[in-house]
Amino acid sequence: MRTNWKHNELIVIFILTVTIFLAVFVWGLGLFTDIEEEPYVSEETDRIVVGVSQLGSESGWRTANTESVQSVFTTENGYFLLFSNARQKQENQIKAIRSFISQRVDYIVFAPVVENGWRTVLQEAKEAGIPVIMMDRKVEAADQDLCVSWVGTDSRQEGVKAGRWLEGHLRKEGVTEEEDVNIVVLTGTEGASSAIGRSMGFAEVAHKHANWKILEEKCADFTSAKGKEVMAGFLRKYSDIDVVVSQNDDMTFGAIEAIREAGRTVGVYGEISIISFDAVHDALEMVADGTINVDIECNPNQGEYLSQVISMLEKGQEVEKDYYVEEDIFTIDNVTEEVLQERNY
Ligand code: GZL
Repeated sequence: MRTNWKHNELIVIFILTVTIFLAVFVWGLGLFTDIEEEPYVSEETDRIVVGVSQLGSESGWRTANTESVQSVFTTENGYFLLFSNARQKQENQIKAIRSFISQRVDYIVFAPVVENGWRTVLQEAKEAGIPVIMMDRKVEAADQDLCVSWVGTDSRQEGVKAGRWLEGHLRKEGVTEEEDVNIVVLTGTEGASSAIGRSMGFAEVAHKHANWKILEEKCADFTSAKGKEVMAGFLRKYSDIDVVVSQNDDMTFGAIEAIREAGRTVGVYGEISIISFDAVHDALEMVADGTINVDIECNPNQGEYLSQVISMLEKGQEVEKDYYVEEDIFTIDNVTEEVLQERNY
Protein backbone atom coordinates (compact mmCIF):
# COMPACT_ATOMS: atom_id res chain seq x y z
CA MET A 1 0.00 0.00 0.00
CA ARG A 2 2.94 2.24 1.04
CA THR A 3 4.55 1.79 -2.42
CA ASN A 4 1.23 2.74 -4.04
CA TRP A 5 0.95 5.87 -1.90
CA LYS A 6 4.54 6.97 -3.04
CA HIS A 7 3.55 6.26 -6.64
CA ASN A 8 0.28 8.25 -6.29
CA GLU A 9 2.16 11.13 -4.62
CA LEU A 10 4.49 11.36 -7.65
CA ILE A 11 1.50 11.43 -10.07
CA VAL A 12 -0.14 14.27 -8.12
CA ILE A 13 3.12 16.27 -8.08
CA PHE A 14 3.58 15.71 -11.85
CA ILE A 15 0.00 16.86 -12.67
CA LEU A 16 0.37 19.95 -10.46
CA THR A 17 3.71 20.84 -12.09
CA VAL A 18 2.33 20.52 -15.63
CA THR A 19 -0.78 22.56 -14.70
CA ILE A 20 1.29 25.37 -13.19
CA PHE A 21 3.65 25.39 -16.19
CA LEU A 22 0.73 25.56 -18.67
CA ALA A 23 -0.95 28.37 -16.69
CA VAL A 24 2.26 30.43 -16.70
CA PHE A 25 2.80 29.78 -20.41
CA VAL A 26 -0.71 30.87 -21.40
CA TRP A 27 -0.53 33.95 -19.14
CA GLY A 28 2.85 34.84 -20.65
CA LEU A 29 1.38 34.68 -24.17
CA GLY A 30 -1.44 37.03 -23.14
CA LEU A 31 1.08 39.44 -21.65
CA PHE A 32 3.08 39.81 -24.85
CA THR A 33 0.17 39.96 -27.26
CA ASP A 34 -1.28 42.94 -25.32
CA ILE A 35 1.80 45.07 -25.83
CA GLU A 36 1.30 46.94 -29.11
CA GLU A 37 4.68 47.32 -30.75
CA GLU A 38 4.52 50.77 -32.31
CA PRO A 39 7.90 51.46 -33.90
CA TYR A 40 8.41 54.81 -35.51
CA VAL A 41 7.91 53.37 -38.98
CA SER A 42 8.73 56.68 -40.64
CA GLU A 43 12.29 56.41 -39.33
CA GLU A 44 12.60 52.86 -40.57
CA THR A 45 11.98 53.42 -44.21
CA ASP A 46 12.77 55.91 -47.00
CA ARG A 47 9.30 55.23 -48.40
CA ILE A 48 6.36 57.58 -47.86
CA VAL A 49 4.49 56.21 -44.85
CA VAL A 50 0.70 56.52 -45.21
CA GLY A 51 -1.74 55.57 -42.47
CA VAL A 52 -5.18 54.80 -43.91
CA SER A 53 -8.23 54.52 -41.69
CA GLN A 54 -11.03 52.95 -43.75
CA LEU A 55 -14.46 53.09 -42.11
CA GLY A 56 -15.48 49.48 -42.78
CA SER A 57 -16.41 46.89 -45.38
CA GLU A 58 -20.20 47.31 -45.36
CA SER A 59 -20.77 47.28 -49.12
CA GLY A 60 -19.42 46.24 -52.49
CA TRP A 61 -18.63 49.89 -53.07
CA ARG A 62 -16.50 50.07 -49.89
CA THR A 63 -14.57 46.98 -50.91
CA ALA A 64 -13.77 48.61 -54.25
CA ASN A 65 -12.79 51.83 -52.51
CA THR A 66 -10.37 49.89 -50.28
CA GLU A 67 -8.93 48.06 -53.29
CA SER A 68 -8.35 51.35 -55.09
CA VAL A 69 -6.34 52.61 -52.11
CA GLN A 70 -4.37 49.42 -51.49
CA SER A 71 -3.50 49.10 -55.20
CA VAL A 72 -1.86 52.54 -55.18
CA PHE A 73 -0.06 52.78 -51.83
CA THR A 74 2.34 49.92 -52.63
CA THR A 75 6.05 49.34 -52.05
CA GLU A 76 6.64 49.49 -55.82
CA ASN A 77 5.09 52.97 -55.84
CA GLY A 78 7.35 54.07 -52.97
CA TYR A 79 4.86 53.80 -50.12
CA PHE A 80 4.74 52.05 -46.74
CA LEU A 81 1.01 51.49 -46.06
CA LEU A 82 -0.52 51.09 -42.61
CA PHE A 83 -4.16 50.13 -43.17
CA SER A 84 -6.92 49.89 -40.57
CA ASN A 85 -10.56 48.78 -41.03
CA ALA A 86 -12.74 50.42 -38.37
CA ARG A 87 -15.74 48.12 -38.90
CA GLN A 88 -18.16 51.08 -38.94
CA LYS A 89 -17.04 52.32 -35.49
CA GLN A 90 -15.84 55.90 -35.11
CA GLU A 91 -13.91 55.01 -31.95
CA ASN A 92 -11.87 52.51 -33.96
CA GLN A 93 -11.04 55.21 -36.50
CA ILE A 94 -9.96 57.60 -33.75
CA LYS A 95 -7.79 54.84 -32.21
CA ALA A 96 -6.22 54.12 -35.60
CA ILE A 97 -5.48 57.80 -36.27
CA ARG A 98 -3.86 58.11 -32.81
CA SER A 99 -1.78 55.03 -33.56
CA PHE A 100 -0.67 56.56 -36.87
CA ILE A 101 0.30 59.75 -35.01
CA SER A 102 2.32 57.80 -32.42
CA GLN A 103 4.06 55.94 -35.24
CA ARG A 104 4.86 59.30 -36.87
CA VAL A 105 3.48 58.43 -40.31
CA ASP A 106 4.04 60.97 -43.08
CA TYR A 107 0.35 61.25 -44.09
CA ILE A 108 -3.02 60.17 -42.73
CA VAL A 109 -5.92 59.34 -45.06
CA PHE A 110 -9.35 58.57 -43.63
CA ALA A 111 -12.96 58.07 -44.71
CA PRO A 112 -14.94 59.49 -41.76
CA VAL A 113 -17.81 57.12 -40.99
CA VAL A 114 -19.87 60.09 -39.73
CA GLU A 115 -19.43 63.88 -39.98
CA ASN A 116 -19.14 64.77 -36.30
CA GLY A 117 -16.69 64.07 -33.46
CA TRP A 118 -13.33 64.50 -35.20
CA ARG A 119 -12.02 67.88 -34.01
CA THR A 120 -9.87 66.63 -31.11
CA VAL A 121 -8.04 63.88 -32.99
CA LEU A 122 -7.59 66.08 -36.07
CA GLN A 123 -6.04 68.76 -33.85
CA GLU A 124 -3.68 66.11 -32.44
CA ALA A 125 -2.61 65.21 -35.99
CA LYS A 126 -2.11 68.89 -36.84
CA GLU A 127 0.01 69.44 -33.71
CA ALA A 128 2.08 66.40 -34.71
CA GLY A 129 2.63 68.04 -38.12
CA ILE A 130 0.96 65.18 -40.02
CA PRO A 131 -1.22 66.24 -43.00
CA VAL A 132 -4.67 64.58 -43.03
CA ILE A 133 -6.55 63.91 -46.27
CA MET A 134 -10.23 62.95 -46.18
CA MET A 135 -11.42 60.27 -48.58
CA ASP A 136 -14.98 59.60 -49.79
CA ARG A 137 -16.96 61.12 -46.91
CA LYS A 138 -16.36 64.43 -45.14
CA VAL A 139 -16.17 65.65 -41.58
CA GLU A 140 -18.46 68.55 -40.63
CA ALA A 141 -17.65 71.89 -42.25
CA ALA A 142 -16.23 73.44 -39.03
CA ASP A 143 -13.52 70.76 -38.85
CA GLN A 144 -12.59 70.65 -42.52
CA ASP A 145 -9.93 73.33 -42.00
CA LEU A 146 -7.96 70.70 -40.04
CA CYS A 147 -7.61 68.57 -43.20
CA VAL A 148 -5.40 69.55 -46.11
CA SER A 149 -7.64 68.07 -48.80
CA TRP A 150 -10.54 65.74 -49.69
CA VAL A 151 -11.07 63.27 -52.54
CA GLY A 152 -14.57 61.99 -53.19
CA THR A 153 -17.90 62.36 -54.92
CA ASP A 154 -20.57 65.03 -54.81
CA SER A 155 -23.30 63.29 -52.84
CA ARG A 156 -25.69 66.26 -52.89
CA GLN A 157 -25.40 66.42 -56.68
CA GLU A 158 -26.02 62.65 -56.81
CA GLY A 159 -29.30 63.27 -54.96
CA VAL A 160 -30.23 66.05 -57.39
CA LYS A 161 -29.50 63.73 -60.35
CA ALA A 162 -31.89 61.16 -58.84
CA GLY A 163 -34.61 63.78 -58.50
CA ARG A 164 -34.11 65.09 -62.00
CA TRP A 165 -34.25 61.55 -63.40
CA LEU A 166 -37.59 61.02 -61.63
CA GLU A 167 -38.95 64.27 -63.07
CA GLY A 168 -38.11 63.08 -66.59
CA HIS A 169 -39.41 59.58 -65.93
CA LEU A 170 -42.79 60.82 -64.69
CA ARG A 171 -43.09 63.18 -67.66
CA LYS A 172 -42.38 60.26 -70.04
CA GLU A 173 -44.98 58.14 -68.20
CA GLY A 174 -47.55 60.92 -68.61
CA VAL A 175 -47.95 61.35 -64.81
CA THR A 176 -49.45 64.81 -64.19
CA GLU A 177 -48.73 67.11 -61.23
CA GLU A 178 -52.24 66.26 -60.00
CA GLU A 179 -51.44 62.58 -59.46
CA ASP A 180 -49.75 61.59 -56.17
CA VAL A 181 -46.36 59.87 -56.50
CA ASN A 182 -45.75 57.82 -53.36
CA ILE A 183 -42.03 57.55 -52.51
CA VAL A 184 -40.10 55.71 -49.78
CA VAL A 185 -36.42 56.35 -49.10
CA LEU A 186 -33.80 53.94 -47.72
CA THR A 187 -31.03 56.14 -46.30
CA GLY A 188 -27.42 55.22 -45.60
CA THR A 189 -25.53 55.35 -42.30
CA GLU A 190 -26.94 57.96 -39.88
CA GLY A 191 -24.72 61.03 -39.91
CA ALA A 192 -22.67 59.98 -42.93
CA SER A 193 -22.02 62.92 -45.26
CA SER A 194 -22.89 60.81 -48.32
CA ALA A 195 -26.31 59.89 -46.91
CA ILE A 196 -26.98 63.46 -45.80
CA GLY A 197 -25.93 64.82 -49.19
CA ARG A 198 -28.08 62.43 -51.19
CA SER A 199 -31.12 63.15 -49.03
CA MET A 200 -30.55 66.90 -49.37
CA GLY A 201 -30.10 66.77 -53.13
CA PHE A 202 -33.18 64.63 -53.73
CA ALA A 203 -35.29 66.79 -51.37
CA GLU A 204 -34.20 69.92 -53.29
CA VAL A 205 -35.96 68.53 -56.37
CA ALA A 206 -38.84 66.85 -54.55
CA HIS A 207 -39.84 70.15 -52.90
CA LYS A 208 -40.72 71.52 -56.36
CA HIS A 209 -43.43 68.87 -56.77
CA ALA A 210 -46.39 69.03 -54.39
CA ASN A 211 -47.62 65.67 -55.73
CA TRP A 212 -44.40 63.86 -54.72
CA LYS A 213 -45.30 62.29 -51.36
CA ILE A 214 -42.26 61.03 -49.44
CA LEU A 215 -44.14 58.55 -47.24
CA GLU A 216 -41.08 57.75 -45.10
CA GLU A 217 -37.27 57.92 -45.01
CA LYS A 218 -35.56 55.25 -42.90
CA CYS A 219 -31.92 54.30 -42.27
CA ALA A 220 -30.82 50.93 -43.64
CA ASP A 221 -27.12 51.58 -42.98
CA PHE A 222 -25.90 50.94 -46.54
CA THR A 223 -26.28 47.16 -46.06
CA SER A 224 -28.31 44.60 -48.00
CA ALA A 225 -29.75 42.86 -44.93
CA LYS A 226 -30.98 46.11 -43.42
CA GLY A 227 -32.31 47.23 -46.80
CA LYS A 228 -34.47 44.11 -47.01
CA GLU A 229 -35.71 44.53 -43.43
CA VAL A 230 -36.63 48.20 -43.82
CA MET A 231 -38.28 47.67 -47.22
CA ALA A 232 -40.35 44.79 -45.83
CA GLY A 233 -41.53 47.18 -43.13
CA PHE A 234 -42.48 49.81 -45.71
CA LEU A 235 -44.47 47.22 -47.70
CA ARG A 236 -46.43 46.22 -44.60
CA LYS A 237 -47.16 49.85 -43.79
CA TYR A 238 -47.90 51.35 -47.26
CA SER A 239 -50.08 49.59 -49.83
CA ASP A 240 -49.34 52.00 -52.68
CA ILE A 241 -45.61 52.65 -53.12
CA ASP A 242 -44.67 53.96 -56.57
CA VAL A 243 -40.95 54.72 -56.15
CA VAL A 244 -38.11 53.45 -53.94
CA VAL A 245 -35.08 55.71 -53.54
CA SER A 246 -32.27 53.54 -52.12
CA GLN A 247 -29.03 55.33 -51.28
CA ASN A 248 -26.74 52.46 -52.30
CA ASP A 249 -26.87 49.28 -54.37
CA ASP A 250 -26.45 46.94 -51.40
CA MET A 251 -29.64 48.26 -49.79
CA THR A 252 -31.29 48.09 -53.22
CA PHE A 253 -30.51 44.38 -53.55
CA GLY A 254 -32.18 43.74 -50.20
CA ALA A 255 -35.14 45.97 -51.00
CA ILE A 256 -35.80 44.21 -54.32
CA GLU A 257 -35.76 40.85 -52.53
CA ALA A 258 -38.37 42.12 -50.05
CA ILE A 259 -40.57 43.55 -52.81
CA ARG A 260 -40.50 40.30 -54.76
CA GLU A 261 -41.19 38.23 -51.62
CA ALA A 262 -44.25 40.46 -51.12
CA GLY A 263 -45.44 39.43 -54.57
CA ARG A 264 -44.86 42.84 -56.13
CA THR A 265 -42.84 43.72 -59.27
CA VAL A 266 -40.05 46.26 -59.82
CA GLY A 267 -38.29 48.28 -62.47
CA VAL A 268 -38.89 49.40 -66.01
CA TYR A 269 -41.56 46.76 -66.58
CA GLY A 270 -42.87 46.60 -63.00
CA GLU A 271 -45.15 48.41 -60.52
CA ILE A 272 -42.45 49.97 -58.32
CA SER A 273 -39.65 52.12 -59.84
CA ILE A 274 -36.18 51.68 -58.30
CA ILE A 275 -33.69 54.53 -58.00
CA SER A 276 -30.29 53.37 -56.68
CA PHE A 277 -26.83 54.82 -56.06
CA ASP A 278 -23.24 53.55 -56.53
CA ALA A 279 -23.58 51.72 -59.89
CA VAL A 280 -21.52 48.65 -58.93
CA HIS A 281 -21.24 45.93 -61.57
CA ASP A 282 -23.95 43.62 -60.20
CA ALA A 283 -26.37 46.53 -59.99
CA LEU A 284 -25.60 47.63 -63.55
CA GLU A 285 -26.56 44.15 -64.72
CA MET A 286 -29.93 44.77 -63.05
CA VAL A 287 -30.17 48.13 -64.81
CA ALA A 288 -29.45 46.39 -68.11
CA ASP A 289 -32.30 43.90 -67.57
CA GLY A 290 -34.73 46.59 -66.38
CA THR A 291 -34.90 45.55 -62.70
CA ILE A 292 -33.37 48.84 -61.53
CA ASN A 293 -34.68 51.92 -63.39
CA VAL A 294 -31.68 54.17 -62.78
CA ASP A 295 -28.36 53.95 -60.93
CA ILE A 296 -26.54 57.14 -59.97
CA GLU A 297 -22.81 56.39 -60.08
CA CYS A 298 -20.56 57.08 -57.12
CA ASN A 299 -17.01 56.32 -58.16
CA PRO A 300 -14.96 54.46 -55.48
CA ASN A 301 -11.72 54.59 -57.49
CA GLN A 302 -10.09 57.31 -55.40
CA GLY A 303 -6.64 55.84 -54.80
CA GLU A 304 -4.97 57.50 -57.80
CA TYR A 305 -6.32 60.92 -56.81
CA LEU A 306 -5.04 60.46 -53.24
CA SER A 307 -1.61 59.49 -54.51
CA GLN A 308 -1.48 62.59 -56.74
CA VAL A 309 -2.38 64.81 -53.78
CA ILE A 310 0.42 63.27 -51.72
CA SER A 311 2.90 63.64 -54.60
CA MET A 312 2.04 67.34 -54.82
CA LEU A 313 2.43 67.76 -51.06
CA GLU A 314 5.78 65.97 -51.22
CA LYS A 315 6.93 68.60 -53.76
CA GLY A 316 5.67 71.42 -51.53
CA GLN A 317 2.94 72.32 -54.01
CA GLU A 318 -0.41 73.82 -53.05
CA VAL A 319 -3.32 71.37 -53.23
CA GLU A 320 -7.03 72.00 -53.72
CA LYS A 321 -9.40 71.54 -50.77
CA ASP A 322 -11.64 69.26 -52.88
CA TYR A 323 -11.00 66.77 -55.68
CA TYR A 324 -14.13 65.28 -57.26
CA VAL A 325 -13.89 61.96 -59.06
CA GLU A 326 -15.91 61.75 -62.28
CA GLU A 327 -19.22 59.88 -62.24
CA ASP A 328 -22.17 59.14 -64.51
CA ILE A 329 -25.83 58.06 -64.37
CA PHE A 330 -26.93 54.70 -65.79
CA THR A 331 -30.23 53.54 -67.26
CA ILE A 332 -31.23 50.68 -69.56
CA ASP A 333 -30.31 52.96 -72.48
CA ASN A 334 -26.58 53.30 -71.70
CA VAL A 335 -25.53 50.15 -69.85
CA THR A 336 -23.76 48.41 -72.71
CA GLU A 337 -21.75 45.15 -72.70
CA GLU A 338 -18.62 47.32 -72.84
CA VAL A 339 -19.67 49.28 -69.73
CA LEU A 340 -20.22 46.01 -67.87
CA GLN A 341 -16.88 44.58 -68.99
CA GLU A 342 -15.00 47.75 -68.04
CA ARG A 343 -16.58 47.97 -64.58
CA ASN A 344 -13.84 46.92 -62.10
CA TYR A 345 -16.14 47.02 -59.07
C1 GZL B 1 -20.55 57.09 -50.88
C2 GZL B 1 -20.12 56.14 -49.80
C3 GZL B 1 -21.20 55.17 -49.50
C4 GZL B 1 -21.61 54.28 -50.67
C5 GZL B 1 -21.98 53.02 -49.97
O1 GZL B 1 -19.67 58.18 -51.02
O2 GZL B 1 -19.79 56.84 -48.61
O3 GZL B 1 -20.74 54.27 -48.48
O4 GZL B 1 -22.66 54.80 -51.43
C6 GZL B 1 -20.88 52.92 -48.94
O5 GZL B 1 -22.07 51.88 -50.77
O6 GZL B 1 -21.24 52.05 -47.95
